[in-house]
Amino acid sequence: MTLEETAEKIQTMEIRGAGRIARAAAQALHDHSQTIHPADLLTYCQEMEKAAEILVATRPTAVSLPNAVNLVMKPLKKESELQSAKKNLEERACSFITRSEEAVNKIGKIGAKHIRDGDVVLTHCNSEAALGCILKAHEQGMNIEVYATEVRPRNQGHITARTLSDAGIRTNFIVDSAARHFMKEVDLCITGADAITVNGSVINKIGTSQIALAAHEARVSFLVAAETYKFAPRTIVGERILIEERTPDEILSEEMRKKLPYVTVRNPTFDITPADYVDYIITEAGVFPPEMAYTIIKEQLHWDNDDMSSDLPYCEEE
Ligand code: RUB
Repeated sequence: MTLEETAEKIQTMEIRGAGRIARAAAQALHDHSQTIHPADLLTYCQEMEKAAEILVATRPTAVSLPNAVNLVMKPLKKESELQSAKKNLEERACSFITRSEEAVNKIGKIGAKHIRDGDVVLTHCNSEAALGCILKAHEQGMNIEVYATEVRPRNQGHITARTLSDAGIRTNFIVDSAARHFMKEVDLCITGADAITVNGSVINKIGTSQIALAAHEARVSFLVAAETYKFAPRTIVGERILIEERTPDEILSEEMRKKLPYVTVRNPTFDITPADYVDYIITEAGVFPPEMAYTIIKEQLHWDNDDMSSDLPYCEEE
């Protein structure tokens, strides 16, 4: 697959979910590096930089995407020779993909410990990290039942319901607005995250914050399963997470909209759940309260103040 094809698939959501997007971007950088034949190091850096920009521009909210690109690209600045620069970049891309897959696995194991035999778990959207916890608990022989939301407008809940059903887990498939109605039957909510800010707020699929609010009201635990690269380093220096707003076509056709001249369709893809409504964040490095987001950024992502400046350029002319 070419870099442009990967970018297109991320943009159209054929590749979706923060972890998958990050791995697809790392793979695309790896493959692009193997495909191009630049004459010198500077040309290589410039071409890779263009590729990085294309990937990062595809979806604005999931911070896993720029974090992955940054991990692969940033050390390029220190390179002095073309062949080793290429080799090192390709190795970093592969190692990110491996570490990402291992992280999702670890989260499943850690998260399963928070699920008890007989629990009813509610999940929203389609998060491989959140589902990993549920599937692991089931694999360990726990008798669990799940409430899975539909996830309007893109119906990611259908994928979740399919995965749960394939695993043989009893699942109740509900419309998003039924979450509060059923909360009294739920023991635990688990979702994923697209980004986690320095104050522990969790950005995830639209509707997550309403579910967290309903869980808070009903005194039901609300857990977030997220790899450490979902934490957003630059929120430390005041950068805000941009909430993607997608085309109104996902909600109402153009034909319908033409008949409703006073109606504007709004389609935010994600929302922000305040740290107050989150009990724990389950990462591959352990379980943390959301208040520890700063520490995770500093210690797990190893971001220091020098890294807080803009990513670009990854290469500089002598
Ligand atoms: C996906 C979504 C998921 C997170 C975490 O949104 O909100 O909950 O990305 O997923 P979209 P994962 O479908 O718009 O990409 O745990 O798989 O990274």
